[in-house]
Amino acid sequence: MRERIARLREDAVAALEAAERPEDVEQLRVQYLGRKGKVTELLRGMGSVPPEERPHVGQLVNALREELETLIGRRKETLAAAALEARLKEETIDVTLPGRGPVLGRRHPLTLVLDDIKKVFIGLGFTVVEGPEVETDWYNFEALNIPPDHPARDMQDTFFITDDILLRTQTSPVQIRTMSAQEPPVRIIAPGKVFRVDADVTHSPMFHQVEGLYVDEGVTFSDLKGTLTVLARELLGRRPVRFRPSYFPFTEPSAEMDIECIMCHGAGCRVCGNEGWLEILGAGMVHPQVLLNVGYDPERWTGFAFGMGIERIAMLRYGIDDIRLFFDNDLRFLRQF
Ligand code: 2U9
Repeated sequence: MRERIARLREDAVAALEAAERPEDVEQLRVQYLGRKGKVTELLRGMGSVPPEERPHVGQLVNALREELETLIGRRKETLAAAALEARLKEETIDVTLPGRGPVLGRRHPLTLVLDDIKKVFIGLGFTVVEGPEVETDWYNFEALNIPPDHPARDMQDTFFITDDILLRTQTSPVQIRTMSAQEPPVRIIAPGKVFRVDADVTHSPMFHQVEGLYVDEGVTFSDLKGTLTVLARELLGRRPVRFRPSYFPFTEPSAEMDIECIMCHGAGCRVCGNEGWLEILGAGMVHPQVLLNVGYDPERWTGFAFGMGIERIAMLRYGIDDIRLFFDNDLRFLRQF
């Protein structure tokens, strides 16, 4: 009997040590300590033990029962702790990993150019003014001294909505509205969308312009040259500029401003059409008739005005050869700025 007890103990201890899952341990508990378990069975077999030995053998069996209860409890705890450890390891969040940053947007190349233009003129005391994109014939043509037979007034060149209402072809109507509403001095720039019936790689039916206007006592062509030379330097870098005579109905005298070609530095290349110079804006002294049209006395006030296409400046600055890239909203293009 003692031997049976000892063997049973050895088997139970070995089986417990081999048990890898809590349910295996539970199965062993039932197998040994359950109502029909092996230890219980030992007690039933006490009949075959000589009476004088029974108390001692009974003690041994009870001691075995207690020992196994303790070992089973410990094994369950060990396995539960290991399972918890494994789960924690698997579910651990590494708080030292860098987070996913928000995707930052960026400014459109046209906005970059316009922001630079604004910075120059705000620094010179100008105000930024905006106005309607749908205009009347008076503000877009008549007040600007553009004659009835001027080609810009043709259906081929202007988007008309009615005989009298149209999409503005330049932002000059904003200056007309401003002057009509206030007395000089006027120092404003007018950025915005303009519309012309025209489309190829360098022309879009909608594009952006900035125009500027400075009217006061004693404003001269020298002010025009000085101001626009500073502007060109800020936009495209310090390089030679030149003013050529030109013609616009709304300015007199009129000029166009060129900068030395940014590709060939004046030698002549494909970008400047072998001229060595790139035209960047038009300008002039505000025509006396335009001043009269807004109720200003041209004997007292003089002013200069200019206009430039923002797409054109951006194309030169960034070496872009197709104007449609500005409006496709292809992120592969936009992310480069
Ligand atoms: C008022 C008086 C005069 C604005 C001017 C230009 C010359 C000019 C073009 C540049 C490229 C248009 O985008 S473009 O095609 N503009 O050459 N614009 S003077 O003159 C004004 C404006 C308003 C009251």
